[in-house]
Amino acid sequence: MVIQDNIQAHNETARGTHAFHFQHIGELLSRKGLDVQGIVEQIKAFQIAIPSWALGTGGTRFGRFPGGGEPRSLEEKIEDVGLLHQLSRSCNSISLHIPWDVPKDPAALKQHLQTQGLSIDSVNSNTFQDQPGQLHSYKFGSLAHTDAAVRRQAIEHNIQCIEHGRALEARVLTVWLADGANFPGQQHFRRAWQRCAEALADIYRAMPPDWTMLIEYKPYEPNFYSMVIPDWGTSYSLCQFLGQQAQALVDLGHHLPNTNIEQIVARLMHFGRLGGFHFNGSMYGDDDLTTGSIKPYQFFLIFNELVDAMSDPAVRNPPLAWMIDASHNSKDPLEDLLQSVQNILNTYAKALLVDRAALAAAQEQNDVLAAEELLRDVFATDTRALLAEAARQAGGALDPLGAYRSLGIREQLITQRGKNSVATGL
Ligand SMILES: [Mn+2]
Repeated sequence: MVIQDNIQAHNETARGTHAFHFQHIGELLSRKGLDVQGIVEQIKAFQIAIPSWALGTGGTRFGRFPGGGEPRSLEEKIEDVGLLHQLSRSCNSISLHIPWDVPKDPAALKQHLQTQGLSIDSVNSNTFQDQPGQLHSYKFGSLAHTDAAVRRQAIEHNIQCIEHGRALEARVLTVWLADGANFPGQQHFRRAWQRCAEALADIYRAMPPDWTMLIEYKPYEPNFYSMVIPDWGTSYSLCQFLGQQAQALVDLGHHLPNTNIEQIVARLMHFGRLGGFHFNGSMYGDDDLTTGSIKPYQFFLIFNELVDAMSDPAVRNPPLAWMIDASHNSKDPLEDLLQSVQNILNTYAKALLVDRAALAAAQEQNDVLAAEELLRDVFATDTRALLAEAARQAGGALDPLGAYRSLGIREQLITQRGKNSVATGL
């Protein structure tokens, strides 16, 4: 679907209004001594990976209500991400879930990615479900299972993921484990950690030297009494056990309510151990809501810590892999992703505006009010015209969601793929 010309035509209709807004914010920021084009360049450079499993309508255990036109193959998933990227110019990669997205013809797939201006971000292993024909069950765990044969099968699966990733020039393996216990007494905590660590070490040794293993944590679900990797401390301890190619991954939906996620982010970056970030929107838990839809101020405070550490030369943290990890069940998945991308960029843009020298001075002087007001002032600044300008300069849409609707993209996808097409994997 070639939509470039249509995007430009759509931009024409909003050009005057955009120029007005951009001039306003430009002047405001210039008066504060900020380099407006420099900020626009940083927004343009910020790229968010889209996971293959977010392109179909998400489900809950109670039901699934697909809206039609879902991608029927990995190739169509790539085309959907290509569409998002054409509109926003901010999502130039896709994350694959193995075995949902096993590439059958890697050479052809690489060509297909290139045509869309995309690359593979990470490969994600799946040992939380049993696959047809699988020898051993993951019912009681995978890498931390009591049975060495089950652990071996899970290790082999992860090594296979690395092989699939290598064929597509990926460099990141993301591991999230469902291992844990539903009842007290079910699992020996220390032995479970040790089995998990040693199994991860076997996978770690199979990684090429330029690869990173991201270790994701989650406090509960699917196991409700304990998870083997429930928190950032456990991820961190496993990274320390494994070596420098292992990094912790923070998923916004993987914390208990009111957890101070911004502090976790700051800690991990201080230790040089934050490798990846999954965007999600959460009210209670892993809710998969649109990023930034529920607690925008907290989201800003998290981004404030990310940008603070990223802009501090004393912090030795590798560049982060950014990905949206949400799969919506009541919105059009592509609209939900565009909305998330806009919310992420907007919040990032705000964090870029923080006067770090003034904030540091207020903190050193224990001027509580001044420090807080610096953040609140930035949070209240409307940065949307900066995003629109970044997208315009990069060839995208001034208003990606508006363009998506007015170009009738979902309707076209339904015509092409049918009303009842179902994305693989979900
Ligand atoms: Mn995640």
